[in-house]
Amino acid sequence: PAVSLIGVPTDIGAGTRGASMGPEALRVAGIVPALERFGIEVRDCGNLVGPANPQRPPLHGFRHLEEVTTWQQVIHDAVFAELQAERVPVILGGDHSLAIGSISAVSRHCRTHARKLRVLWLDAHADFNTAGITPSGNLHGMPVSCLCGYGPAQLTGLSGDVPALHPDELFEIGIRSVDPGEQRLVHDVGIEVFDMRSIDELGMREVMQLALSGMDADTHLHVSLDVDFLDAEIAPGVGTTVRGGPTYREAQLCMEMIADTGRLASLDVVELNPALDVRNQTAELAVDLVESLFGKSTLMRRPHVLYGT
Ligand code: DIR
Ligand code: MN
Ligand code: MN
Ligand code: MN
Repeated sequence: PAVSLIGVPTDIGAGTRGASMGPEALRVAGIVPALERFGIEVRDCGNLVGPANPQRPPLHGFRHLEEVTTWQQVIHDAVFAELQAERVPVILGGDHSLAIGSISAVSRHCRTHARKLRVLWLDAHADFNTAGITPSGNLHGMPVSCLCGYGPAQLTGLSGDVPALHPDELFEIGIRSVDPGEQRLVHDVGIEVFDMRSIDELGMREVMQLALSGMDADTHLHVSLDVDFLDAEIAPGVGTTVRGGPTYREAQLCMEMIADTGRLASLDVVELNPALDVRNQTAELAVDLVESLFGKSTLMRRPHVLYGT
């Protein structure tokens, strides 16, 4: 595939500042040569431009709603253009609110081409808060609810259709921090959540087989990788660490099983916070995992896991 890197240097959706430096840290960690090594043609589109962080308190349940909205329009347009050019957009974040724009673009693209959509949300958090239940007002805790149609019209309607994402197109994996109101909403909407307990009980292999089952030859697979998905011991460079996440090996298996499907068509790498990192190790780990997502493998093995269609 041909990959387009799109930098989204913003932290306006987060409570802790610093994710705005994520795109450059991923470049410094070598994301371009890492992908080129596999013969992938990489175009670095540079960074998008949007409003600065005004560092205001929340208003009516949202912090920085207008600024986040402006960013999402810019992100949507940039991601949609790369998809229409038949390239694989890799969005370098930036806080996770950016997924409202990127997945809205993916949704519009899939509708345009009558393709099925599958989204894997790899995160410690469910990101399903709304203005009425959020404990923080931070929009990086609300992208999934907005994409599913629960949120302000300016964010739910970006794809041209509400909802941009149907709950049955979505699987959340690695979840271990869900706020009280969010827990109820996720349950009521029927989001398929593979939390850490299910990874403990079933193992990463079976969880991924379930999350990847039922895809067609032309399913568009989008992965939204929040770096706080990873155990905090191996990924300190994030604003909201939660202990008890996937180990290095579990994360690698997760990425390799995604690669085996051959369906990965767009990717977000978000919430990397270089201000909190230790000698860029979290950025380097993220690049390592991205290599696996694009097919790095110890052996020239044939995918032995078949994902039923
Ligand atoms: C928390 C933290 N659930 C909130 N969320 C996220 O503020 O809504 N942290 N996404 O990364
Ligand atoms: Mn396409
Ligand atoms: Mn998170
Ligand atoms: Mn997130």
